[in-house]
This record gives sequence, structure tokens and C-alpha cells, in this order.
Amino acid sequence: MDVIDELRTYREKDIPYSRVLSSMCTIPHPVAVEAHRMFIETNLGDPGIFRGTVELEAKLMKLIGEILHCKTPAGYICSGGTEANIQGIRAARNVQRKDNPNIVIPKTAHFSFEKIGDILRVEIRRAGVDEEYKVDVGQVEDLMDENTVAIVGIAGTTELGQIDPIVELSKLAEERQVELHVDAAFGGLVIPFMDDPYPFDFQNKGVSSVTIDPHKMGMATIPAGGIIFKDESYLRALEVETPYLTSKTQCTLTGTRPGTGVASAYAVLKSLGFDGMREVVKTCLKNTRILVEEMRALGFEPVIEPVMNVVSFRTDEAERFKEELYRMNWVISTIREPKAIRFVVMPHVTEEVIKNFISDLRRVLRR
Ligand code: 0PR
Repeated sequence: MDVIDELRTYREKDIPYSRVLSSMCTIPHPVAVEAHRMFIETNLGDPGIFRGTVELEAKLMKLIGEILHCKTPAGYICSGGTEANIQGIRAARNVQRKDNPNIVIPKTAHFSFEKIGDILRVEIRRAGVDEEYKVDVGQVEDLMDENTVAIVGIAGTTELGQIDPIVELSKLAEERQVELHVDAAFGGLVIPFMDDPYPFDFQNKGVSSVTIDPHKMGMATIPAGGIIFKDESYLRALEVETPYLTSKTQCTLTGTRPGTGVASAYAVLKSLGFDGMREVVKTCLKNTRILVEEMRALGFEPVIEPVMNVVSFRTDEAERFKEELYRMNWVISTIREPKAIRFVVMPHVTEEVIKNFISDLRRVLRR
């Protein structure tokens, strides 16, 4: 058997996206695939060699800066939201210079913050949420002290797609002179393309950094996460010297770093344009409504009325549903609090996929 045939046998065991209702990743846009191929051997870890790719990344940063209302964006494309969050908090820690640093995050934050506490030796304090699962700003304030270096807000929580009150968090960050990191890994490429978007970004003066991942709703190829700071000074706080490279310093977490994410993210944003992105988001939101209607007809209620294309439905039998559906080759997920089954209505989750899923869910319910 030739090695490609061998690879194929393994790849065929993977579940196709048309059966995956729990992923924040999706089938990359065709233009992203083409861009990825063109940049497949690029390494932004040695920028003096790949100077065209470096230029393209700078252009992409400007474009993302435009989306996030930032005139002086400074950042880069990284391995994903986890690395972006690490770098956001690392920069905050380094610019604030406090002896026993702590950060205050919402209870609903992504598990990447667990890793951050461990790697950065920053104490993680968790604030509770209100009845709509938005962080309670009063609790954030109560948890802050003289060693707090940053507070965190989420624009599109992993489990419910909720948006924290970033406007209030920003005022608090300004008042207390700490950094505000916004985790918009998912929502960063959804909210700006919605009607009447919530101001979650650098429009708020207190926002220091934003995580925004093209490999989620940006339909770029994996890996393509994004960390954007409000200005260069935060990148400088991450710098190390690189004695034998074409550059003198490096502020990224990884050394060798693919240019494919830069090219694929740029290709999608540029070829679809903001209008094209609005269409993609509109379709995902429409399909989310269809899913909610179908689920309501089966007796399921969403935990919150969906804000974006993430929706969870309360049920005490979440684990059973997840397992039985997985046996039927459907992938859904469950959340921590309350007991619920969770869906992410990505571009690959079409109306037809939803209809197929609902008909199989009916079979599970009849058992
Ligand atoms: N911040 C938020 C708000 C996230 O939702 C995620 C990932 C991250 C940060 C971390 O991003 P990376 O995974 O890119 O480092 N949220 C999804 C999750 O953990 C990621 C995911 C993607 C999960 C595809 C499953 C999957 O099939 O649920």
C-alpha cells in the first residue's frame, strides 16, 4: 500500500464536519486553502527571509485593526486563542510589574486561563455571572486589589456565546489603571458583522488587548489565532533578543511560526470583504434560529436566548444525548453549568445538516 493510501485510511476515520455541531472550527474557505498552499513553506520566525509574508501580516493587522476600531494595532497571527490569551496576559503582567500578580476573569472563561495561571505564575480569581451569564462587574471589582494586573471580559463565551459587559469593565480598568484583555476568540469575527454590534473592542479606551481567531469564524486554515494590542508598547513588553536570526528581537511565544494563517485569513477577509462576512454571519444566525425553533418543538429551551451562533439547551440528560448521538456519528457537546447540550452553528452547519440532525434526535427521544 502506498503511503498516501495509508494516510487516506486514517483520514477516512475522521468525522466529517457535516456531522459536527460542537466545533468552533469549520471547513476552510476555498480561497483560504489556495492561500495556505501558496505559503506552505513560510516561517515568520525568521522574518528577514520571508519579508513578503511579514509585509502581508502587517497589512492583515491593519485590516483587523479596522474591524476592532484600533488605529495603532500591534499584534500577530499565532497558533490559536490559547496562545493569544497567554500573550495578552503575559504582556499585561510585564507592563504592570507587580510582585504577586493576579488577574480577575469571569467564571465562564475558556479553560486556556487554567494554563495561563500555571505557566505565568499569575493568580487567577474568578468572578461570578448574573442570570444572563454575563460577568458580574461588582464581583470583579471586589476581587481586585493592588496586585491585580488585568481583568478579562469575554465577547462570545465558549459555552453560551454570551458577551460580557465590556463597556463597564473598560471603565473599571481605566479607573483602577489595570489592563483589560478581551477574549473575542470566537466573537471577534461575528459581532462586528452583526446588525447593531455591541461595542466589545478598542472603542473602549480601557481595552488593552483582544484575542480574535481567524481559524474560527474567519474560515482560515488551522492554525490561525490572533492577538492584537492597542499599541506597540505591549509587544515590546514581550520581546526577547534573537542573536543569530535575521531579526534582533522576537515577541511571539513560538519561534518557528507558519505564514499560512496570515495568508489564509487575509485571503478570506479580502475576497469576501466586510459585506461578504456580514452574509456569512447572517446565514449562521438564521440557521441558529432554525435550530432553536426545531429544538423548541421537541421541548428543549435554550439556556439564554442566543446572542450569536452558539446555543445551549437545558436538559438533565445532556450526557446521555451526547453519547447516543455520538454513536450515530453526530458530535454535540455539553456544558458545565447548567446541565445542557451545546451547539455551534458554524458555516458548515447548514439548514440541511440541522434537519438531518433533528430527525436523528427524534429517534433518540423515542427510545
Ligand atoms: N477563547 C475562547 C472564548 C474559546 O472559545 C476558545 C476555544 C479559546 C479561547 C481557545 O482557542 P484555541 O482552541 O484556538 O486555542 N474554543 C473551542 C473550545 O475549546 C475550541 C474548539 C474548536 C473546540 C474546535 C472544539 C473544536 O472541535 O470549545
